[in-house]
Amino acid sequence: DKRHCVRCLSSSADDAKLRVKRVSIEGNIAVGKSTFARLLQSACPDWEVMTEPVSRWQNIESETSKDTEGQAQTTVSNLLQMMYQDPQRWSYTFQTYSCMSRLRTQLQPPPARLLGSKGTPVQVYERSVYSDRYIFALNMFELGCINPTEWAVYQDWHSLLVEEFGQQVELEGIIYLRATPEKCMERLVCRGRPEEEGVTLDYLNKLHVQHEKWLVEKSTEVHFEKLKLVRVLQLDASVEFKSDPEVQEQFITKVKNFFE
Ligand code: DGT
Repeated sequence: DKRHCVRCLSSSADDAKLRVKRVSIEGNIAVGKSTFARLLQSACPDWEVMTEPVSRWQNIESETSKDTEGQAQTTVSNLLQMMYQDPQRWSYTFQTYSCMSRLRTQLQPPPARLLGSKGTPVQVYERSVYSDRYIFALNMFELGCINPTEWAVYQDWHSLLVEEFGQQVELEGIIYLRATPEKCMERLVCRGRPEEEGVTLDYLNKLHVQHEKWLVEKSTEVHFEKLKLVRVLQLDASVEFKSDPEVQEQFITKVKNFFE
């Protein structure tokens, strides 16, 4: 049966996976998660820091037809762009794909170098299956871009997966890079990712509120019970940490103290 299958799929490296401390970096669009992730990787070489698969969402290859000789014709789609251009049509599809890539990342067994090291191995992710649901999918539902039926379907399979994978997707802690939506907007404009041209301050404000409800107020409305117990380290990412070695050092010290 299906319950059995999901367990089998995940059983191969179970022991190693269960020993891992899983940490996710959360924060608004363009707050600096990738910069922070790179910083963390170089300061903590014993940890595995895994980046968010944005490029995979921008390049989805699909078979469109066969030519006269029976050769498959393929096309590449940019799902990130499609979602921003027509959110009503593509948000649900986007969330199924982003959640799947996040789940895949969270289920990856730690590399051998981590298992050999002293102490519990640490894996760090940029975002998680939880922000997929409680930040983005929820926001899209509240904006009317995911309809009530799609939202019910999303929540149903999301809960099933989280329950079935259990400890393998549980987080030890969350690093919340917190900044004002205005600061994130500044950084977003500065990096100039073409798909994000239409992103408004209002959209970033809404995502900020979702982060605050989840990670600061720990609102009881919708979130998984267990998730409320996960410890959250807040870092003030409004400061220009990208170019300031002193702030970088403070951040790293805080993270190390938090997870030791
Ligand atoms: P960073 O390193 O803090 O600057 O982070 P970004 O902005 O490079 O990475 P991130 O995760 O905020 O997202 C990359 C783009 O994908 C951004 O335009 C927001 C969008 N995005 C990410 N995850 C989701 C999602 O689950 N749903 C929707 N609708 N959009 C998402």
